[in-house]
Amino acid sequence: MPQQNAPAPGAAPTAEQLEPVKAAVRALLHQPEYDDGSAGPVLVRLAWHSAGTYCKETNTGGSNGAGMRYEKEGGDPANAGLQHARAFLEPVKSQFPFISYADLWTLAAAVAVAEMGGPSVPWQGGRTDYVDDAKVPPRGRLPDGAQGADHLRFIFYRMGFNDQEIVALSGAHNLGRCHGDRSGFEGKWVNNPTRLSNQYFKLLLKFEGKWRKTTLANGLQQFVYVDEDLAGGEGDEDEKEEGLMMLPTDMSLLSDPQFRPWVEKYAADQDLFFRDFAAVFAKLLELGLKRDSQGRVVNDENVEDGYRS
Ligand code: ZEM
Repeated sequence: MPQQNAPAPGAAPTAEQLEPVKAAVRALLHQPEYDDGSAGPVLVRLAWHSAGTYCKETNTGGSNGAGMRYEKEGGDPANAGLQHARAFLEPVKSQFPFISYADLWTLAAAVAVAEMGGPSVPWQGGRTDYVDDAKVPPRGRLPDGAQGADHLRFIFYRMGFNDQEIVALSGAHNLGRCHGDRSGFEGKWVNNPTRLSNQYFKLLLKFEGKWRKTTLANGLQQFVYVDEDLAGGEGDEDEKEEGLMMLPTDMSLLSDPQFRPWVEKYAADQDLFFRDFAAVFAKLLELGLKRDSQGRVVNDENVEDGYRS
């Protein structure tokens, strides 16, 4: 049955057409049986990993094409666990076939950020699910949490981000958690991981000197803070057992002299963090998209005397 309210072929969905899609995403965020009760954090990570493969030198990678549906990109160990995010969105895709996966994944993250109390992230549609084999990113383009500031610069400068933007983006670790069976790291960064705030930056600073380096059974190292008073005292068993964590890359934001001032600014001013996060997350979701004067995404497949054989 043709969709009543679908965009014309090749056209990006209009704001009106997107409203029911956004409502459907909002309706699936609450997942009492999953993690901390929300699909929001893993949806944000899905959008980030779909876009964060971008390389500005070679103009490869990026959210367009939704290549993570396929083994070559989806099977990158860095993407372990994101099948849950894709599965959450599958009913929305079935209900609104007109929206491309690439648009749906990025839109869902913007919706999730807003619903979790964060800023409104500017989002533009028009991505297609056409996978250009020449643009499929090699594995290993996403950051490795076991490393430090040099690695963050190597990875994020490749996408075209600067030091301030790296710190603002890292504030997404206010959301969600690490899973031993996905990344191998364990735990959450903040106590309320389904609400976006600047708590991640505050905690980095608040427990500076108290973050304790631990080696997990799998050999990975991370930093943990366990409140000794709480751990020994009365209270909710679950809360006091778990403690909070930071990845080595998170800790490098404190020790690096260019990153640190931004940690301090964002810890002191949530509005500033929200403004900068909205801008830089929107930039991330646009990486690699070429738009014409009307904002339509121009794909190589649309180029008449194309680059493809
Ligand atoms: Zn993350 N991230 N990330 N990140 N991330 C994890 C989880 C989440 C790094 C990283 O190694 C990890 C950004 C940047 C960086 C989110 C959003 C964003 C996990 C845990 C790791 C190991 C995965 C697991 O086990 O499930 C590193 C090194 C980064 C470099 C700075 C950026 C940028 C993000 C968005 C803007 C989110 C929301 C999560 C939580 C996912 C979940 O399932 O709860």
